[in-house]
Amino acid sequence: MRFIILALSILVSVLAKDEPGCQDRSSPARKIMVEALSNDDCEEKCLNTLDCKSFQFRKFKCVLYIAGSESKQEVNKGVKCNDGWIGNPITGSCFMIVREAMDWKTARNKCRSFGFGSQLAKIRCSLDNRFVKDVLAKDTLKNVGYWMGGTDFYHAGNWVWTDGSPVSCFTDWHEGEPFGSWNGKNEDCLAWWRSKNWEWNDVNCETKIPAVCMIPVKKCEEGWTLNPTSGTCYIILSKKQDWKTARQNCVMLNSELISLRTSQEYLFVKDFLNPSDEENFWIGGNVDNTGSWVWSSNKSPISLAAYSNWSSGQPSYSKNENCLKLRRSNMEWFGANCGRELPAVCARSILQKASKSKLSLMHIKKLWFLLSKSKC
Ligand SMILES: [Ca+2]
Ligand SMILES: [Ca+2]
Repeated sequence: MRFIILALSILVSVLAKDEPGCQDRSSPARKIMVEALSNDDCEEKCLNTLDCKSFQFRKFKCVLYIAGSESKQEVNKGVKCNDGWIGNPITGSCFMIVREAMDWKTARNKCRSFGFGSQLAKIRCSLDNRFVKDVLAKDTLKNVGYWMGGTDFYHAGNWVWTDGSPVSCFTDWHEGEPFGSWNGKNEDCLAWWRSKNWEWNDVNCETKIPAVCMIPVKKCEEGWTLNPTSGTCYIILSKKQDWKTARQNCVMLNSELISLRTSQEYLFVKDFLNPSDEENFWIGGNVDNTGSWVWSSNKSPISLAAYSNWSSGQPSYSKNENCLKLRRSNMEWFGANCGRELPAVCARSILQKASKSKLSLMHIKKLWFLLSKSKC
């Protein structure tokens, strides 16, 4: 029996993965070699590969050059925690150690009492787990363990967080844990345990130990849709308006017309727009006063971006086609007359707050669709 539990726990630790939207996606630039039948085939493979920057086709070999993806450290560099809380700079989660010894339920209620969405720590990522373990390892008070928010009190073996969501993808059980009981007492509550290398242990819920509270990373506000990889929130302005007005309305919502700089963004936006009945959308590129196409959010030249998807013959540099239009059905780009009235897509970082402007919100068509389902 012990052997089976051990084998299972090893299997679980091998399978343990961060939940979607939780990982540090940063990675160095690299090359990938794949088979391709033609130059077009190779190009297609690049387009469908995350962060593919360029490609080279030679004798049925297709080399994809993958850009180093942006580190979450960059994405979340603005993370700020309330006083007394410590922030994980990589994930943006905020934590507080409550050093008072409490049973699990008291710890749960204590964490909730801090407001701002505070809860007994809900650990969905290896990055948050490692961050807390590093903090606990430095704690000189020699506490035997610290509570986090998991329990199987309601249904033995069915571990849930205090908000009822399952302890699913990511786990860090110590070898042989969860054991279920110790000294004749049930073990239904989850803690980081000193004598187990700060790995996870199920403990009797009446045990009095300190706790770790957490304020998780913010979600996009209502009506906005999150791209969990980039930490970007998207919304459609369905009211048709000229490019400049569309851009102003995005800015009023503390956002920008979208820029599509990576194939990952391209794939996400493609799915995001898929249920729409509109065919053309304004996106955030235009011709600046030197005659170059630039992304309007930071004025960087479109030609320098890792990804572009001009339709053939575009941009035509013909007069009056100075604003960037996205065709939904094939996701191709066109220069279009800036005075045309089209719906638009805005985006902002998850860390930026939406403006309180009610006027623009009236123009917003809520576009709901299922985010990528949780996969481990
Ligand atoms: Ca149990
Ligand atoms: Ca145990």
